[in-house]
Order: sequence, then C-alpha cells, then structure tokens
Amino acid sequence: MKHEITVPEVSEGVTSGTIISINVAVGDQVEEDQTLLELETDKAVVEIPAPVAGEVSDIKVAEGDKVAIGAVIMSVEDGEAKVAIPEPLESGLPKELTPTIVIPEPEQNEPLPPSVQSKPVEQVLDLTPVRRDDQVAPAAPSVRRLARDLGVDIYQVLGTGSGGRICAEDVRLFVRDKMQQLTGGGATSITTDEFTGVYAQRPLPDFSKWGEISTEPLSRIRKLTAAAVSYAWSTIPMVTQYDKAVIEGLEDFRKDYNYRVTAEAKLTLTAVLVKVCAAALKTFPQFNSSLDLAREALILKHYQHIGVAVDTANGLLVPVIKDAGDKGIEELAIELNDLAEKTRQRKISPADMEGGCFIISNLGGIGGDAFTPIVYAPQVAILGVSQAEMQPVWNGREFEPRLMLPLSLSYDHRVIDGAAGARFLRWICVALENPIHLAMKG
Ligand code: CAO
Repeated sequence: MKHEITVPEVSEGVTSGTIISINVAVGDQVEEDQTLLELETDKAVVEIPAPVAGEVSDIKVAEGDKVAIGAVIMSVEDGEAKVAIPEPLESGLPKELTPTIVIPEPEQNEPLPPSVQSKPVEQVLDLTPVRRDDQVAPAAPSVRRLARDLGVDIYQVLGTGSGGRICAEDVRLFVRDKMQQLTGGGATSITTDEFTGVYAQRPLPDFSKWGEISTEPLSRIRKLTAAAVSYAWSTIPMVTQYDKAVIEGLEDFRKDYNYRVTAEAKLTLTAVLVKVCAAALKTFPQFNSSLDLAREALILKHYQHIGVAVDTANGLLVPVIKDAGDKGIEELAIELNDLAEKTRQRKISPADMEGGCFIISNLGGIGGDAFTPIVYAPQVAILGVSQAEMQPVWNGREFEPRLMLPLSLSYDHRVIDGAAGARFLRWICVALENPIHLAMKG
C-alpha cells in the first residue's frame, strides 16, 4: 500500500517551508519513524518521519525547494495490500479502542479512605488519540519512540520548544500531568527513582524577545547542588532559629594562639565551631539523626562527622571531618585547613565528602548578618554562621560594645521541635562564650 507524505502543519500561521535536507533516496528501505527529510519554517526545523516501514517509492522535491503546507512530497510503499478499516468515529479511533479511563463513582454510603475523601467523585481522563492525517507532530524520532514506549499519543503533547517542537521533557510532563489527574495529585501520583530537581520547572519564556541573552551549560557541581537543594527544599519542612554569641574572648584567644603557630595549624573560627557542634550533637542526639519514613523510625548516629561548606572556584563543596567529636581543636584546625585547601584545588575524593551528620556553613569571612541555610537531606540540621561584628549590648546599666557572632540553625521540624532548636543553638552560643564548658564535656 502506498503512503503519500505531505508537508505537515507545523504551527499556526505557517503556510510553507523549505526542504533543507533529504535523508533517503528512491528505493531505500525505511523504518517507521525514521527521519525522511528536514523542513525549515520561520518558526522551527521539523524532521518529517516515515509513517510506516517500507520502501521509498517516489520523491517529488529537492533540497532547497519551497513547499506549501499539505503538498505531497514523497511516497512510501509498505508492501501490504490495502485492507478495509472500520469507519473511524470523530475521535479518529473506533469507539471500543478509545482509551478513556474512568474512576468510578463510589457507592453512596461506602466510606472513603481519608486519602481520597477530598477528591472529586468522578474524573474522566481523556486519552483519545487526536492524530490528523495532514499534520505531523514536530518531534525527533527519539521523542516519538519515548512517547510510544510510555503509551502517549504525541499529538496530545504540547511542545515547548522553538516553534512548538516537542521534547522528551514535554512527553514526561504530559504523563506526570495525566497521572496527577488520575490520582488527584495525591500520594499515589507518579514517582520516579530520581528526584528531577533542577528539571522540575515550568517551560521558560523566550527571553531573547526582550533583549540579548547568552546561555551557559551548568557545571556538574551546579547540577548536583541544584538537585540536592531542590530535593531538600521541597521535602523537608524546615524552620530556622537565630541567635548570637559573644565571642571577643574566643577571638582574643584565637589571635594570640595564631601568633605562635604555622599557617597550616592556624586556628580558624570554623575549626572551633566544628568542635562545638560535634559536642552539641553528643548532648542533643536527635540533631545527629536521619528520618526513615518508610520504617517510621529515627536513625541515631553514634559518631560525629561534621561537613564544612567550602566555597571553591567551581562551586560549593562539602568535605566531611570524620569523628570530630573525638578530636581536639588543635587537630581539627590542622585537618580542616588541609581539607579546605584540597577542596579548593579539587583534590578531594568522593569518600572525603560522604557520611556527614551535620553541616557548618560559615559565610562570615565574606559578610552578611543573617541567612537561612538549607538542611542537607538526609541530615536534620545545619548551622549557618554570619559575620561577627561589634554591637552595642545592654548590660543592665549601660550599652557596652561586644563582638557578636550571628548564628542561624535550620532544622527538620518533623524531627526537631522549636524548643529543642532554641536550646541547641543557645548551647552552641554558651559553648563559644565559655570554651571551658567544652573541656568539661570532653
Ligand atoms: N565573622 C567574622 N569574620 C570571620 C568569620 C565570621 N563568621 N569567619 C571567618 N572570618 C574571618 C576569619 O577570622 C579570617 O580573618 P583572619 O585572617 O583575620 O583571621 C577571614 O575571615 C578568613 O577566614 P578563613 O576563610 O581563613 O577561615 P574560616 O575557617 O573562617 O573559613 C571556610 C573556612 C572553608 C569555611 C571558608 O573559606 C569558606 O569557604 N566559606 C564559605 C562557605 C560557604 O560558601 N557557605 C555557603 C554554603 S550555602 O549555604
């Protein structure tokens, strides 16, 4: 049987296009969906696929030809005799083949499970194919294959690419949307092995309409960071608690100490915080835990591995100081300086960044008086450190200048109550103000 291939309607308002490449010759055997030729319109370049497998029997155009929408440009012979096809209904398929899924209305007095009580009683999901003979969906063969594999009628998918071109993400969004219609967007909606993070985004407008733009590919670190913070932000109900520690005593000691040691052994505020936070995790074990929702349990860790956010030329990395709770501040300072330097030079291994229980993000060397750090799943808390500065503090009789270190603790509210968050952060402030407390606790 002979199939005539016509110039498809690419998008509204487009009446013609130019053949920019012909990928087959008369006599070639082609697979279904194999690209036969490419058509350029003022809105997009469209690949025109073979509607069936067969032999190219006729080519009526040449590269460079301008063709009108609807003109016959090629023929493919599938080698089969023409057979009688049941008269299609308006939808394009016989009624019995129309895949319409109906969620039945429940029995009048039958109680609904709580998870579905608020859903509409009947939802009809119309998956009727809408293919029209005169139109080829503007999508690459790989995207058509994906749609076919997922059972999606590609003609129902809204293309978000240039000129309405359909990409793989459009097909996935279509499936997600239909599944959410089916489940009411509830807990049984579509799940994927991997949270799509950075890709979970609505289609972008064409910014070039408003001015000049340029595009840069995301680095691997940026993609990983985007996925991690998107996941954490959308799955952890978090709260941030703020407090301030008076640190002139600590700073006097640090400056005096640093006067006497080499650069490798320099005692930084962050090293002191690593020790303080490790001790705080020992005192408040639920801050050193991970929530196991599947088992409805809290996993408590009996080690204190502290991650330190390090700003590098390539982006944020978080190396982990293992067993910080068992190490002295001097040892921690040397280890942190070494690890931070290796991180900046990208000389750390993935193992150096694994197993963290809690993160310290110190932006105080750069500036700022407060920020909200994002808990790094599956951890349950993170400490943000802003810039210490002299501030007037009322001592009961007068204002006196004190060096105040602003701290912000974000925590997973499913695991940690507000009062516990406030106590934990106050404990850290007191430990920074009175380091002897640390020596007392070991
Ligand atoms: N307040 C005021 N000054 C501070 C400070 C603070 N909170 N923290 C550091 N400083 C000062 C230090 O005292 C130091 O000054 P001196 O040289 O006079 O002692 C200077 O800033 C530089 O500190 P440092 O970088 O040598 O050492 P550090 O331990 O304080 O910081 C590190 C190490 C790795 C935390 C830091 O280099 C870094 O990368 N910070 C950025 C972290 C980040 O990007 N976080 C965002 C993550 S997203 O939530």
